Amino acid sequence: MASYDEVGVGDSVLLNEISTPAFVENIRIRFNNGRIYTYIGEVCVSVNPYTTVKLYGNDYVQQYKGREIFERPPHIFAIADASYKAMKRRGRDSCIVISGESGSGKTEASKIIMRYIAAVTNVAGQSEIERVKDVLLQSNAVLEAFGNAKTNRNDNSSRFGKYMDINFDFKGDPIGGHIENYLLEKSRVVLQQKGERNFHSFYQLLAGASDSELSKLKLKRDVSKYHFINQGGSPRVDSISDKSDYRTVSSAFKVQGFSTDTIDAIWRTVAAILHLGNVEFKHDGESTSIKNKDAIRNIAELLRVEEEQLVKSLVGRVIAARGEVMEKNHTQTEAEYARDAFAKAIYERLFSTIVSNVNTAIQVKEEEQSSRYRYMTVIGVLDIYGFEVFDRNSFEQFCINYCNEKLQQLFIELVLKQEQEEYQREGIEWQRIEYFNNQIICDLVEQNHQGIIAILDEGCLNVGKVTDEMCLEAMENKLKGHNHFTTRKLSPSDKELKHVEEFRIKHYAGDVIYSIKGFLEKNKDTLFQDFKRLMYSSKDPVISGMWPEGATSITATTKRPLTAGTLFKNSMISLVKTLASKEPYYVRCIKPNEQKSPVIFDAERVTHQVNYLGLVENVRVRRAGFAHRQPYDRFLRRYKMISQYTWPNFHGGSDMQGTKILLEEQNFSNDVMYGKTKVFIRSPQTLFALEEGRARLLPGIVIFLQKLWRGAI
Ligand code: AD9
Ligand code: MG
Repeated sequence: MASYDEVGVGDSVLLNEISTPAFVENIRIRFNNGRIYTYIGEVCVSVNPYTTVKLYGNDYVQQYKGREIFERPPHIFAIADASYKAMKRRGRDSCIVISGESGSGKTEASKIIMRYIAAVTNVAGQSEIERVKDVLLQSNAVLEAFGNAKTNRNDNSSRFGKYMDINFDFKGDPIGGHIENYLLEKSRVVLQQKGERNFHSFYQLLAGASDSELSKLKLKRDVSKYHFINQGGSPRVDSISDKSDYRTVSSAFKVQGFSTDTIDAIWRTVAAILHLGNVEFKHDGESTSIKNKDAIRNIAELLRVEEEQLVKSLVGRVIAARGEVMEKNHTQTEAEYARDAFAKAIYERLFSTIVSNVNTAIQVKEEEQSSRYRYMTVIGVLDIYGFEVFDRNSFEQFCINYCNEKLQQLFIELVLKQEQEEYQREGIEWQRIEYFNNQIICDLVEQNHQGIIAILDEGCLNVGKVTDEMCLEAMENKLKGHNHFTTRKLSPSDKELKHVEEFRIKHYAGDVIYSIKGFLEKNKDTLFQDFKRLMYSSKDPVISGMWPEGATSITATTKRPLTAGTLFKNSMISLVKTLASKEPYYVRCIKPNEQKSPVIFDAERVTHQVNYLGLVENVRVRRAGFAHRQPYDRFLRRYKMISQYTWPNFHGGSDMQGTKILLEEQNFSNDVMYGKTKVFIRSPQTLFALEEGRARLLPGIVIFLQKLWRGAI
C-alpha cells in the first residue's frame, strides 16, 4: 500500500485507474473504515459519517497545526490549516468553498473549520480575541434558528446561502468577521411539504418560551393551532430539542450583543407571523373582509401598528394614478395572496435584520481597524446550497442551480489557473488541458437582453398582461438553437418534456426540467406598498427600522425595485468576484445514503454526486499535469532513506541536487521535472514506487534508530 494511511488511497490522484467506479470504490472502502476524508490533490472530499466521530478533538488539532496537507492522513483540518497558513505566512486572503447536496455535511464542515481556526489562534489568550471567537462561533446558533428548517432530506437544512469572512490581524488572530446571506427560501414561511417544518425559530418559541412570555405574545403552546407551522404534520423531530435550542438562541442573542428591545421585537414579529397565518377572509359579493378579528388585534398589538390600517392593507390596496389616490378592494384570492406575501416579506426582513445585527456584533472594532487594518487578512467560508433536482422544479431551483453553475465555473477556472500559475512560477513547461467550460450555461441565464433572467424581467414589466406561458414563448424565440435550452415546442420529439409549460436546461451537472408556472410572480416578488407603509408606521423602532422604504409617499414616483432574479444574479456575480480574489480551498461534501445511516454506502447515489461535482474530472485535471509536487527539502526528508547518497544525510549540495541524485539513481528522471523550489512528479506510479521504497525501509530504520537510542550501535 502506497499512501499516507493504510486504507484505500488517501489522495485519489494516486489511484491506479482513474474512473468513476474506481473513485467511488476508494471512498467506499475508506468510509467503511471510518476514513471520511479523501483528497484530490488539495481538494478535500468529505463523506457525511452520520454519527459522532472522534476526529475533531485537541489531539487532532495538534496533529494538523502548521503541517503540510500531504504529511498527515486526509482531514478537513488540513484544509483549514492550509488556508490559515496562506493567510498568515503569505499574507494572502483565502477562502474555503464548501459544496455538496442537501444533507451532505456542508454546514457541519463550516463549523468544524471555524472551531479549528478558533483552536489554533490566540495563543496569548487575549480576552478581546476570545470574545470575538465566541461571537463568531455563536453566530451559528442564531442564524440556524432563523434560517434552517427540517426538510425531508436534512433535519437541520440551511435554507439560505452563507458566506462568512473572518478577519485576522497581523499576528493571525481573529478580530472580527462579516456574513453575507443569499436567497432565503421564504416560501417556507407559508407553505411546507409533508414531513417538513417551517423555520426552527417558530417551534423554538412555542416550546421554549415561558408561559408568561407566551401569554404576552398571545400564543398557545400547541403547534397544531397555527396554520403556518403545522402543514408538514411533523412538528417533532427526534434529533432536535426546540426547548433547549430556544435557550441556546436566547443566550447566543446576548453574546451577540442584541439589545433586550431587539430580542423582544424579534420574538414579537415571529409571533405576529403565526397569528397572520390564521387570518381568514370572506367575500360577501361586494368586498372582502376578515373573519377572525382576534388574530388581527393580536398582530396589530405585536407589531405596534394601527389595527385599522392593518385591516385595510390586508383587504385592499391604495393606488395612485395620475396624482389621484384610490382604494381598490382585493378579491378573496388576492387577499390571501397578499397575506402570504406579507408574511414572507416580514420574515425575510427579520432574517436580514438578524444577520445585520450579528454583523454589528462581529464587525472589526474601529480602534482595531485603525491600528491593524493595513495588515488585516481574511479567510472566507462559503456554505451554500448544492445543485437541486426535484420532481417539480421552480424558480428557487433555477436560482440555486445557476449559483452552482457560477461556482463550478470558478472552480474550474481557479483550479486550472492555480496549476498554471504554479508551473509558471516554478519555470515548468506545461500543456494546457481542455475541459468543459460551462460559461455558455452561465450566459444562458445571466446575459443582458438575451439571458433567461433578462427575459423574465422583461415579462415582469407587464405583469397582468404577460403570463408565464408568454414568457416561455419569448424564451423560445430568443434561445432557439441554444444547445443547453429546450422546450417541447423547440424539440417536439422530446418525450421527457411532458407539459407545454416546461423547459429544460442542460446544466453541467445534468439536465433539469423546470416548470415556468409561478416564475414571473416569484421574480417580481410583489409586496404592495401598503404593507411597507404599515410596517414603517410601527411604533416599535426596531420593526419600523426594517422598512425604510415605507417612508415614501404613495404619489411619489419610485424607481422600480430590482427583481428577485436580478438581485440574485448581482449577488452571485459579486460573490464570484470576492472568491476569485482569494486563494481558494475546496471541501466537496458527499451524502452516503438517504437514510441518514452511518453504515450504508449507496454507491449509486454517491456516483451521481461524484459526477455532478465533477470530481473525476478534477482528478484528471490534477493528473494531466503533474500528479504530485513537493518542495525539495520536504521531499528529501521523506524519501532520503531510499538512496545511499542521501541517507542518512545529503552532503553533496543543495536539497534540489540531493533530490536529483536520488531520482536519477532510481531511474525516475524521465518522469519528473525540477522547478525552482519544488520537484514535480508526473505519474502516480513514481510516487507509489517512492512510497513503497520508503515503507519497505522504514521498519529497518525504526529498528536501527531504536538500537541507536539504546546505545547498541
Ligand atoms: V443543507 O444543504 O443545509 O440541507 P448540509 O449543510 O450539507 O445540508 P449538514 O451539515 O446540516 O448538511 O449535515 C446534515 C447532518 O449530517 C448533520 O445534522 C449531522 O447530523 C450529520 N453530519 C454532517 N457532517 C457530520 C460530521 N462531520 N460528523 C458527524 C455529521 N455528523
Ligand atoms: Mg447546511
